[in-house]
Amino acid sequence: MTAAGEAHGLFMQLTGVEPTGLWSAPGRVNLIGEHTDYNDGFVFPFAIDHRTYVALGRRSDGRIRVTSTFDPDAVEIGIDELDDVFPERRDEIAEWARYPLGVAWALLRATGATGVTGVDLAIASDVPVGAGLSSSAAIEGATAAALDDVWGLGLDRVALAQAGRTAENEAVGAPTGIMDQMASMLGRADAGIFLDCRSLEADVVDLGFAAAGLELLVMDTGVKHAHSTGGYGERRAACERGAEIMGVPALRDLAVADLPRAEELMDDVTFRRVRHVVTEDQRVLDAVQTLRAEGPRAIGALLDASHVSMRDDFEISVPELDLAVDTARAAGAIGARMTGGGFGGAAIALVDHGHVASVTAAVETAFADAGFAAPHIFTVHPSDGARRDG
Ligand code: GAF
Repeated sequence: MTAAGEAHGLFMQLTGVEPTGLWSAPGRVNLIGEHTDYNDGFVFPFAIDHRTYVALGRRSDGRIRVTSTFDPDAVEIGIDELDDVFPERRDEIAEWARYPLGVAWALLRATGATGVTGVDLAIASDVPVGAGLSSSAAIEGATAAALDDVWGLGLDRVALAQAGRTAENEAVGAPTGIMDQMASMLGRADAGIFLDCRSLEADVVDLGFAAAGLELLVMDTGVKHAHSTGGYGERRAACERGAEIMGVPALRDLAVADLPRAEELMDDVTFRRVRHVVTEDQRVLDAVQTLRAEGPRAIGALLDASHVSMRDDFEISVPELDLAVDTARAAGAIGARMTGGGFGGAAIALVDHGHVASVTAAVETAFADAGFAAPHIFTVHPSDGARRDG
């Protein structure tokens, strides 16, 4: 059954009546620009053709109930209790439910809306979880779009993305940036979203993969990661330390030419974290310019350089990601890199349509030879952002 059908079926099972409507939002792949978003920098993701669906119906009371394919147990809470639970007592809510309930809380906090109608929500998704494809932003985006419509909040897409980020940061406790939510809200078929994470200005840039005979391969290593624990927060802290030492509001305010001075002023680890972010911002700008001037075949070297920087300077890769990237490159990919926050998840490779099967086979063989669990390899296509489906 499709995820849309599952969400509808789950809603019928929960309530016995038809939902008011069906909304969805996609996961994303980040083409380039990693760990630059919370440094006020540049990113270039695209929304993918894997989506999360929310079937929603109004209730006659002031309660909100969520159910999903992630967990057999529904979670229910009074809308006026959301403020008591988030953020301090969030641990009392099942982890998956913090995403949709956190969005409801963030939307009401942002708008000051009161007296909104109670709702039932049923959620199903075909975005792989833990693969670095932003399954969480897809839940947030679909929930935000649904609640905005039904509660008549009239928010624009940037405000909906911001509510998703608030949910992620405060209701879930993952100190992430805004990239994933913006990609999920603003995505467009065949296009990438070139986003300035300081101004939140977004340019929709044609990717032209199909016209160039290219496919974007996702190589999900199966190594699970979570951004609410450990390494992600440490990297973020190192970036803030680096900006402070350099006396700038954010690493976005440094240029590649500032790196020699940074190297003199800070310890080696902090410097390498800073060097990744500063050079990655430049690679995003270069990738967008190159794509526009020369087409997608010309961005391969930038993808490769991005991976090396994440592996050696930011140190967020794992052996499985490195093997996927190196093997895809050796088997003929135009460029390859890990995507997302790192410490597991997926790598991407830009591949000629005719090489998809051979690159896939090469990576599968390399994983088997290394004794790694079999990777999950599939193509994704740039797709539309959050929308109402029915
Ligand atoms: C995760 C986060 F959610 C994003 O905000 C971003 O920082 C990314 O890791 C790294 O580029 O997906």
